[in-house]
Amino acid sequence: MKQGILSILMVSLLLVVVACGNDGSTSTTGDDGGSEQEQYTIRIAGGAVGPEHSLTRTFHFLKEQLEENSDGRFQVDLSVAGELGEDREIIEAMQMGEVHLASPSPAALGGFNKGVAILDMPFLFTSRDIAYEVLDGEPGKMILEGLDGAGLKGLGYFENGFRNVTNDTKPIESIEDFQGLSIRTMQNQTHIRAWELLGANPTPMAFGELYTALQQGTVDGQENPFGLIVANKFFEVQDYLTVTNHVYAPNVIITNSAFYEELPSDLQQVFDEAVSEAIEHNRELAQQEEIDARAELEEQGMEVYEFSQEDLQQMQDITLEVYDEFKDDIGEEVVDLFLEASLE
Ligand code: TK8
Repeated sequence: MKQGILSILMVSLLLVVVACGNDGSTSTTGDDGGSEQEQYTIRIAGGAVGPEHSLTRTFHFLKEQLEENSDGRFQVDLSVAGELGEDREIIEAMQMGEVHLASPSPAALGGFNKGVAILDMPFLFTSRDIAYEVLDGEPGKMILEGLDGAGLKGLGYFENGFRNVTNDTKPIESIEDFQGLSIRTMQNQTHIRAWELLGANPTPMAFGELYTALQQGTVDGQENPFGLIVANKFFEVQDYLTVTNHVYAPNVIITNSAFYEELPSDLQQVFDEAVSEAIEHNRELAQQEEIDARAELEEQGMEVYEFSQEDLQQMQDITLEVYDEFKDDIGEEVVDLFLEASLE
């Protein structure tokens, strides 16, 4: 008799453990009727950007929103500053259901949806307002939907910012000064080609390896927004900064489709609202960060050069070729839609 009761208890315990699986939930009744007591663990991977960067601060804000607005039914486990590895590793962990929220650079998502490459093409967005309008509009939504096939759900865009060039070899005051410089790029074919066209030696490399590569002189320079140059302390190993704003870099906010679909609808609403609030908050942080970070880089002793309008136009004209060369790869419809929308 006693043995019988024990085995029934063992079996029901086993069922509980199995049901918990990788969806982050901690109790079993799946339907909305009994869901108010359910708790869901959301594992957020904040990427390899520094702890003070606007993206990291945004994820702390998002954690608070999710936990507070769900009355504790969402429990957020936030890992930042590269604790869960690089963008690509984070995406793979998400596909396996081990990570539930992240915002990698488009470069890392190119392998999952070819259209994503349009997002950080050279001089696509010449102002934030245009970037926000296009990314929050049909073109941006189309790219997010394109991630469905990879078990990922695109939620929106955070801001990395406008990319600028640093190096430790010489002042870059005009296009000619790019000649022969080895510039680290993201692992992104369009960026590699753009720097080749500008006469530099592009060296694709994971972000986490960049500081050491700059320190050891493996590469002469790199290009990132002011905020990242400060947050990841590149000013310690780079002397010259040239303001080009040659790419507006968004970060793509993603979740695991299965995790999201299994959330009760009221928690899906809390989740969506928290992400929308975080996008607004992030843009405020990123805009202020750009101003503060540029001042910080001058205070840290970097020599700052501004490209003239002529040089910027020349840089834009030279890199325009990348649009033709990658049109078929990215998708003609995608390229045309984004170019039309960004010129309106
Ligand atoms: C951070 C990177 C970074 C990007 C780069 O993980 O690689 O230069 O700008 O934001 O995604």
